Amino acid sequence: MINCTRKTTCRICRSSDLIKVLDLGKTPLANSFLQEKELLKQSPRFPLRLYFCSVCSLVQLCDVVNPAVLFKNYHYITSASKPLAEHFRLLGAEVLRRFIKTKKDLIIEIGSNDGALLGSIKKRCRTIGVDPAENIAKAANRKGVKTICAFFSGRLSEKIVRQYGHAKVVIANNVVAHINDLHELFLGVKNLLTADGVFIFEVHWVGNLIGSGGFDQIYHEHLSYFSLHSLNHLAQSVGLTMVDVVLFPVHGQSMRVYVGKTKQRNKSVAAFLTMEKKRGLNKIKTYNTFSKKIEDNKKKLVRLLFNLKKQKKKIIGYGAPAKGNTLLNYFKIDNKIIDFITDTTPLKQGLYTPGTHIPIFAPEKAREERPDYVLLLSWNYADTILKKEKDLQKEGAKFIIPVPETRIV
Ligand code: DWN
Repeated sequence: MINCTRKTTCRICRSSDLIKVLDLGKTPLANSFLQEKELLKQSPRFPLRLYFCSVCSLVQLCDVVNPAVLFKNYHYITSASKPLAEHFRLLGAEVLRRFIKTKKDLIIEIGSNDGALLGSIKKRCRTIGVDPAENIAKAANRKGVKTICAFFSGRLSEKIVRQYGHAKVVIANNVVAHINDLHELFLGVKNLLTADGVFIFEVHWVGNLIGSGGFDQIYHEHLSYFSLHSLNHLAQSVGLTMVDVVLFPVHGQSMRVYVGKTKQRNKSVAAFLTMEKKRGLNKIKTYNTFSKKIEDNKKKLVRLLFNLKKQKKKIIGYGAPAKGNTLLNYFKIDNKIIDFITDTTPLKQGLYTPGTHIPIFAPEKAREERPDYVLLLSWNYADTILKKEKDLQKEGAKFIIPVPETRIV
């Protein structure tokens, strides 16, 4: 099986005018957590290099890892992060309120994961999930959320329309960035939608990646790092209209984008496009300062951790997010510095981080071991976690928040 191919043209506009803006070196796959027996063999590593398209401004990876390697057996479960599950429950409620008229109306979610969103609305309309992860699709079906275990494609779009009809709403949260053939995705969604249907999707916003120095969101699953400008280019290329956009403080900052066959656009779209222009997101120079910010933060965090280790301090990690593995591997922070990591995802407990071999335990372990410092790898949930772990702090543990800038709270 070919595990990694190289694209030489932009995945939205097909221009070959791509400029490299960041090179994180050969890196293990961010969600390829290891069992103990796998520690002896080297994790496969693939180039992790970010490019900017001079024509449509899409920031993207050109080294494309085989999706079957990335997603067929997946460790990420939406419901393991309560704030995220709540965020998607609220989206489900909004969709019902604004777009669903009868129980016969169909909602399709691409990348439906464990059915966290569809499960919250399936009594009020017809729902179908699509997800390639065999382990997770099985669990969603067991929960009564009808899930087709497959990668979304034009052919699957045709099959779904033949079998279930057209959808009033198609949803795809934290999925569009993972898909290599964006034209097939958008054309397949267009085929699924009724004439008044809407495609609602959430993607991490490249303005936050650049603004916050949150480089750890860069890993092989995330092929694209979108601006609204680049998404608008894509929608127009398949005859769809960018209808609305809202920014949420999720995964740093994510855009929720509404796309449809209608011609009406909310004024939010023009305002957002103007803001992006003002931020220089369509200019290569904006991205060149990005790597400097990362190197400065790397020096600050590594120096802090090495000094704490020299003082024999006990340091653990909190949360084993995919992004955490980009940071740990690029900053070369391994099991000699971090004693263990805790995570609420049962699938990850008992496993080890790829490349750095740090063991992962359930959250209780943190309370048993009474650490001096806690490196918050799931920094995007800092508010929730700091509230939840007040006792740990009362016992003297200090939290290190590594992104956007290393700081101790
Ligand atoms: O696109 C993707 C993003 C959106 O989600 C996927 N490629 C994979 C995944 O990335 P991630 O793993 O960086 O996502 P999260 O949601 O930032 O991961 C948080 C991790 O932290 C989870 O493993 C759960 C864990 N966690 C925890 O241990 N205690 C989370 C919370 C809120 C907690 O209190």
